[in-house]
Amino acid sequence: MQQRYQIFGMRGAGSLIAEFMLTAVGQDYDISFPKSDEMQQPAFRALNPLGKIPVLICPDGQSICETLAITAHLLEVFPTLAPPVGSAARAQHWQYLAMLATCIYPAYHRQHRTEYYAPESAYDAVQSLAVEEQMPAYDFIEETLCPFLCGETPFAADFYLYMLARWDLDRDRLLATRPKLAAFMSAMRAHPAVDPVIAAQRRPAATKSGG
Ligand SMILES: N[C@@H](CCC(=O)N[C@@H](CS)C(=O)NCC(=O)O)C(=O)O
Repeated sequence: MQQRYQIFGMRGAGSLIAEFMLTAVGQDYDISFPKSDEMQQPAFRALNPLGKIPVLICPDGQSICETLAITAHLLEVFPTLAPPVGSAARAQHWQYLAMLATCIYPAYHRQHRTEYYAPESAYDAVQSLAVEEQMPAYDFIEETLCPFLCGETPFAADFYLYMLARWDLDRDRLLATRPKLAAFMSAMRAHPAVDPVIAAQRRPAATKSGG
């Protein structure tokens, strides 16, 4: 029997990108939610030495960790998830993915898991510096959204941006001065691949149908 994709994830967290992408291309997958102590065990560390989700297990058994690598793999396997190879939009798409993965994502980790980065006395400073780091990237995104990152069609980077902006600790403030980002968030929430994934976040881990 053909194996399905399997995701190791956490509800509402970085595993959403794999869920959105697989759902968008109609691929069934299984998802499980390892507890934080399980993520430190050798069996999980063999999949991701950093002990973090997400991890994607492909139908041929290959395992991939890191959201950027998972996203790159899936858009290679399912080319409709990115602009055509060789197009100007393709280069833009990589630019946004890189900015999201290397600036906006880690800055959210510093806000949500500040205990990894500083003693409690410095939490406020670490968090406000992380927000400050994100603002130029969000301003740049606001300037270029039309209405999605690469124009009329949402691609992998749009799912990634939507996942990250959901984590904002003050989403009202983030969106108040960024009307295009606010409209983008509403449009992505209504995307047929997003709604079922968000609805499933509260249900017990199970097999999910992307179709
Ligand atoms: N650079 C990694 C970051 C992964 C990451 O920070 N995952 C978070 C969830 S969104 C996690 O596993 N948190 C648990 C922890 O940090 O202990 C990626 O892009 O996959």
